[in-house]
Amino acid sequence: MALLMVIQPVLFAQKNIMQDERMQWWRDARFGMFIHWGLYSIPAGEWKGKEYPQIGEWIMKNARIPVKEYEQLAKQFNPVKFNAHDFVMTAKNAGMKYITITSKHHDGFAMFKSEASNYNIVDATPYGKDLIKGLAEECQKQGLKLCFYYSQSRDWHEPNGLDNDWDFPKERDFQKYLDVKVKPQLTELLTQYGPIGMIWFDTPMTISKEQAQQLKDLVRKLQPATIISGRLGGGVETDYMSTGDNVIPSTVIRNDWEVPATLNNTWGFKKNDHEWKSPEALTRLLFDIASKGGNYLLNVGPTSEGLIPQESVDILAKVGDWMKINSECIYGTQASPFNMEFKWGNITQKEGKLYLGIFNWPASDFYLEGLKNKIKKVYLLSDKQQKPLKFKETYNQETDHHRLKIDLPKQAPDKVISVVVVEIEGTASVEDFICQQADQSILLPGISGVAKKDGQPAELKFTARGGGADWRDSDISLSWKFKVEKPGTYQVDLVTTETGSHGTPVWEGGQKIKITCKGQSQETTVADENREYNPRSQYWKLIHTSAGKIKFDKPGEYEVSLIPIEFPQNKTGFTFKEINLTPAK
Ligand code: H79
Repeated sequence: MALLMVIQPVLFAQKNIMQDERMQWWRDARFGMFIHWGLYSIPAGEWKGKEYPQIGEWIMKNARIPVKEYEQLAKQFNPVKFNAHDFVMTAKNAGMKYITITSKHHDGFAMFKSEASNYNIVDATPYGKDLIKGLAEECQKQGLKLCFYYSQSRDWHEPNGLDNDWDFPKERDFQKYLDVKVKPQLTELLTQYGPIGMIWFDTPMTISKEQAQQLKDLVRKLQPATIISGRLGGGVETDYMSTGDNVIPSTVIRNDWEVPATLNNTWGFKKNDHEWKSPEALTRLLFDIASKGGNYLLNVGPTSEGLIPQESVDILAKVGDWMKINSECIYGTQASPFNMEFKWGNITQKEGKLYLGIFNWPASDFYLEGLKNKIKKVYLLSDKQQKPLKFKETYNQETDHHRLKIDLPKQAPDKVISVVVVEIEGTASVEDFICQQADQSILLPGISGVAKKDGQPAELKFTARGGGADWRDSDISLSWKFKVEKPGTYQVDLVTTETGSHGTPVWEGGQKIKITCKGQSQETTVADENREYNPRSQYWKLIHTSAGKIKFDKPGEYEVSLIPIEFPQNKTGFTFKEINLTPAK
């Protein structure tokens, strides 16, 4: 027993060191390029004269194309304009540190030379070259990590792969598919292309725990340093958490995580999708993701000729322009010490430094509320001279509240994100309480509330979908404690979010709730009064309901509770996200 007690912590420490070593480059990188490329770039969203509105790489399934027909695309695949150097340079110029390319997507076609299946780029196309090889060499040369997306469960080309129910409606031997295709191909990928940063497994469908473990063991055996993505399945532990596609959490997550995201509305190239996100929006999302401790894996979908669409190249170049000046606040940083979003932007940090990324430049003075550290120096990241900005720290003993005021230039130095560096003494430390912000607003995020049922602690699950709750039990209530500095009457804005599958959002109101605070009680029926696009969860809009007013008669500590009165029977539940308190006009 005594021996065990001694050995165990050592083993644990070793495991941790291994994990930290494996993850180090990825944590430092923060920004990577996803490449979705395969035969689907030929139909590019259209099959037999019909356009399919969904994501391009899904056309085989969405159009129910028989294997024998889809296979014919290979004979046309000839991306002669592909240039590995330019691909890697596009990523590098944007500030991206790794590239994750689809080695085999759900359609089953391998973009590399494979002995395990001749349905691959060398054996089945007129192009006849292993372009993954060229890419691997260029990544080595230009110093980026190469990673492979590999669809381990879905394979619409194989009778034993999952999810092709139009050619293969009968029973399948999934284990056989794993043994004859997946494992041999993973072995090829992990032995023939040098060191591989990560295997990006996707769609953790019905793979069993044992089967997922077999794949994990194989990756670990062949390349122990290779990271395993969050979507392996089977409940097997992987190296980090993957959020939903294009879904950015609404608060900090203190473990490793990554969001895969699109530049328009598809992953694989679609000729008619020109709904590009702006470089400004993407740069802000990159900063916001880093602020929450995550990585951004941003996608391009090359054409069947072998080119990354020019729009994508141009957009990424603009993100890169900002990165060239500001990358210090992205690479190797950690999440914000605050568990909340700010209206002005967000925060990343390194030891001894906070980076305030300001998206909305303040019209008057700038205040940061609730930071306890002593400040050494403040300056603009874009200023090579690091000319000090004036600042003032104050502490209000009565409310035990710290405030930092910074004198900023009148004009924002950068219209995308202006970064203010705050050098602090020691490790960042912030007040536990929710603080009133300088514009006097008070944000009460659902995820920071305390849930109770019959006076006992309870749990509310806040889903990845726009940060909304999956709240169905009307006996659960939620409350927040916070500090008020400016007494007065405040407007209550109750925010819920849409949910449902991509492209078909759903939302149901009608919940009767009350909001209470120090003897005040205000009843509201949740209704759709105003919809707001949410860049952090593009599939689901935020929905605002005004929920009356609350009065705070003097400065100090308050507690607000959100208490259900009656929930209607519905599919979506109460998708509560947050409450915003603002001074009543
Ligand atoms: O590789 C990309 C996607 O192809 C893959 N993950 C990212 C990184 C992915 N696999 N499954 N899903 C995403 C979920 C897809 C759901 C949908 Fe559909 C596909 C919604 C629209 C097309 C299935 C077909 C449901 C509706 C139509």
